[in-house]
Amino acid sequence: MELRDLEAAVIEGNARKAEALTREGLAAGFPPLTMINQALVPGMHEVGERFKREEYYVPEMLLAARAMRTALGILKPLLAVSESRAGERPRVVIGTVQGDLHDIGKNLVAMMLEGAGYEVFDLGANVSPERFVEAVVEREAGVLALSALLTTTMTNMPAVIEALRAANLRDRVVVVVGGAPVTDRYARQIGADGFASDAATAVDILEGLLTARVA
Ligand code: B12
Repeated sequence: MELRDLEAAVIEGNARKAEALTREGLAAGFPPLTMINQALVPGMHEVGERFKREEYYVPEMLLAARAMRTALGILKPLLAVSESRAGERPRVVIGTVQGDLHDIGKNLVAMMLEGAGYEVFDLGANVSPERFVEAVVEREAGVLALSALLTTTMTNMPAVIEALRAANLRDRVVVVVGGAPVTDRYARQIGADGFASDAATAVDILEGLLTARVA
């Protein structure tokens, strides 16, 4: 098995092939993160490029997403490790903002945070500001992570931050944002605490923010 075969399976939207190659990759000793970062994520990136060039349409994107989810489903249990560190860490509420159905990147961030020992509550996609605030209260979360993949939905992020503020929770919660169209500049502009362009950096950024908060 080669990483580029797995990447191709995602691009072709072939879930069965993606599943078989993921298992083969594990058997061959590829670390789960290597398969994610060097095959699955680049595969989805290529799908986006093809969509932009109008070689792919929504059905192809959906098939690719299914292939990616199948592979991630196999890898996820292998990523969740350092349970011993849970408990010392704030709980995280994560979701994709209202109007937006993209959840693959958000799922990856959730997986990486779990792997780093955070307890993560995933609200899914298309989440309203009210639902985010409710979950923060219910779970006594110290971190709120928002994802958006569309330029038309990332503008729903400030409404979530505003709802936190209205509930008098803004000072108690670290807000991190991300997703392909989101930038560091945008994050600062809407009053978020942090931004990361990928799931691994998300973990680092959060560690940094939480350490700064304690200090
Ligand atoms: C798969 C896909 C779909 C699937 C989604 C399936 C699913 N369950 O997620 C489906 C087919 C449903 C879909 C639908 C649409 N899509 Co679409 N889609 C994509 C595609 C190809 C891949 C997205 C993806 O999964 N990437 C892989 C993951 C791993 O990357 P990621 O999401 O960026 O996440 C990483 C980082 O951004 C970051 N991150 C993400 N979230 C967070 C959160 C936090 C807190 C942090 C710190 C970091 C972080 O870490 C992640 C891991 O490294 C992108 C192309 C692209 N290049 O992004 C288009 C894309 C996002 N889609 C696009 C469009 C236009 C649409 C539709 C409007 C199409 C249509 N005409 O109907 C609809 C909108 C539906 C809706 N209301 O949401 C455009 C958006 C253009 C724009 N500028 O707004 C894109 C960019 C394609 C393109 N090149 O034009 N899509």
